[in-house]
This record gives sequence, structure tokens and C-alpha cells, in this order.
Amino acid sequence: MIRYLTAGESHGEALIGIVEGVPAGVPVAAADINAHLARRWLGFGRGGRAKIEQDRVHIYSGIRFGKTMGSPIALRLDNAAYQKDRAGWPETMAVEGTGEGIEKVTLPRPGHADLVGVQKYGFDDIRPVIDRASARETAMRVACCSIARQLLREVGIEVGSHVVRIGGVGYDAPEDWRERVEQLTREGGARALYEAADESEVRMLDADLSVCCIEHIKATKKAGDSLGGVYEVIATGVPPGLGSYVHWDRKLDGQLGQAILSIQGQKAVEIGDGFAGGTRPGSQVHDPIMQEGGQYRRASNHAGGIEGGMTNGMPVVVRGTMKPIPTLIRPLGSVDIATGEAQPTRYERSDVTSVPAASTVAEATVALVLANAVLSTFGGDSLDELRERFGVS
Ligand code: EPS
Repeated sequence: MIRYLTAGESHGEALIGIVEGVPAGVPVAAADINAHLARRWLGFGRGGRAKIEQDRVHIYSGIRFGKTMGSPIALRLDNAAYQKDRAGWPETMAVEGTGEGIEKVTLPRPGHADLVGVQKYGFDDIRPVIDRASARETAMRVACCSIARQLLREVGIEVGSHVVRIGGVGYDAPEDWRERVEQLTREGGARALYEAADESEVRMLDADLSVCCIEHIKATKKAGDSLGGVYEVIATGVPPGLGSYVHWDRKLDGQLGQAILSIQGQKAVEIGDGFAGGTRPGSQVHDPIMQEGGQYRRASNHAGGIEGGMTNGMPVVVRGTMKPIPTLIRPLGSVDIATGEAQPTRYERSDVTSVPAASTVAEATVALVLANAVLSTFGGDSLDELRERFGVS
């Protein structure tokens, strides 16, 4: 099984990742990881930090001549903000010293980890919470999970995503975008889906909706507010039988839910028709079974490719909902933890929305879950062994 661990603070020197459990022989190139890291920065609505960061991975171990060796892979991403901001981050985030003279952050933002983080760890300064709870950490997740994506690609599985809603603008129901997604994925798998979405500034497939969304983001920024939204992740080329109906903790839908909700700011997950399925009769929800060329398939995919906690051979469809960013230009009510006085929040540089970024992070986390499901079912210490067991030539 592949495990990964990330370390690092948003305004510290760097993010570090260790990925362990990848079979030997998987091709990994820094350029491929960097391409996914660049995709994470796509999206209208990001703040000033987007102009500073240039995420380029440094690979320290586990890869030789472009292929994994089966040993732990160590990765590093520098935080350009640490050097380039004028805010004095090396002093603020210093590993040594007493912190004397460094201004404390004492006004927690509603909706962020700020207040509960200081309560939990007994801090008198919110800075440690801000910096580790930050979605900056997702850059390293994307880097780590890109390796799982590479393994999946070697057995013909692709993972892609697109944004379906930002705040009040977007598609209403899966039926509204399903045909376009099916057309793209039929021809080029989920890779064609993410490439098409990447062409839009908000990662939406519909050009008119993209324009409306950009206007919506601009108006929201002017109003000093922030926006959340909904995105969909799709995996194609997935064989039937990944996951389990036997053990609760091996149910793939459960694992996908955990993966999505582990991403900063995510509040809901749907598989297939999701919430809408609860409002419709069974005849409109369950996908008729057919046989085609000796293979079972489903006439529709309301189940999102998962039945009984296992993949059924149809594309896996997962949607996530992200709440609006908690850092708003418009002040919200808060209490200063140093004085106990009621104080409106103060604005610091932030994004208006990062739903397009979240969609690419969700792709990465879904890829990791699927890679582990593949390894658990087929196994193998090397890619050749895995491919043989998987049945790819
Ligand atoms: C974030 C706040 C912003 C975002 C950051 C996540 O950073 P800053 O406070 O430096 O302006 O830009 O996202 C990233 C740095 C990133 O790489 O995605 C937060 O509070 O979560």
C-alpha cells in the first residue's frame, strides 16, 4: 500500500513529502509532477500568493534513472513566499529563537481552524495554526499523489476533474453536464476531461458558464466576500472489483469520502447521483445490467461506478463541495484571544475562491485511493508484476 506524509508550514522554508510503498519500475519524472503542480495554480480568483509561487519539485530519493526503486521517495517544494514576501517570514517562522519581537496573531477567523487550533494546542498565537491548516499543504499532496497517478496510468486508469459550480453560478444537476463528460471521456478517458477543463480559467467545461463564473468572482471580490463551490472527479479505465463489500474499512466509497473530506475546506461528498438519489425512486437510480461483447456493463451510471463498496467497471464519479474561503475582506465577528474583546476580523491577503485548485487536489487524492485499491487487489513488488496480474500487455 502507498502511504504518504507531508510536513511543512505555508510560510516556512519548504514543504516536505515522503511517499512509501510504490512498486519498483514506475516511471516518474519531475516534469510530470510539476505539470500537475502547475495545474493546481490554475483558476481565476486566486490571490497575490499565486504570483509568487513557482512550484517545482526536488526529488531526493527513491527514484533512479526515471523509475521508482521500491524505496521511500522524498520530495521537497520550496515556499517562494518565505524568501520573496516582504513580510519577514524567515523571522516569523524561525526554527530557533524565542519569538520575542514577533507580532502575534490573536484574531481568529470564523470558519478557519484558527480558534479551535489554539484551544487544542494551548497557543497564545494563531500563527502555527494558520500556517499548518493552510491549503498550501495541498501542493505537496499533489506532488505525492502524482506518483500514484503515474502508477494508475501504467495500468490504463486516468483520473480527471472539472468544476460544476462556483457560488451561485454553475450547472444545477448532473444531467446538465453528463453528456459532455461522457463524450470527452469516451474518446480520451479522464485525461481528456481534465485537459478540456484546464482550458477554462475556472476549470468549467461550458464556455458561457465560465464567463458568468468569472463575473461572479469579480463581483464577490468587490463585495469583500468569498465563494465555495462544487467539482466532480472522474476515473476511467477502472476494472470491476476494486474495494470490498466484506469489510467496512475497505469499501471504496468510504475511502473516497475520507480522501475528499481530508482536503482543506471540503464539506460534502457525493458518489454518482449522490444527494439527488435520495429524492428519486429506485427505478431512476439503479443502473440496468447489460452484456456487451462478453463483458458486463451498466446502461447508465447513477451509481458513479460503485456498487456495494466496489467498482463495477463504469467510470468512478465523485463530487466534492468546498465551503467559501474563511478569509474575507468584509469583516466578520470575532474575539481577540489576547484581550477577550469582541473585534471584527482583519483582512490579510487571500483568495476569493480556490474551487478550481481544490478540484485538482481532489483528483490527486482520488488517484491515491484508486492506486491503493489496485495494489490491494492485484499486488506486485514491481510494475511488471502488477501489469501482468492486472492483465495489461
Ligand atoms: C491559504 C492562504 C493563501 C493561499 C494559500 C492557502 O496564502 P497566503 O496567506 O500566503 O496569501 O494562497 O494557498 C497556497 C499558498 C497554495 O499553494 O495553494 C490558506 O489560508 O489556506
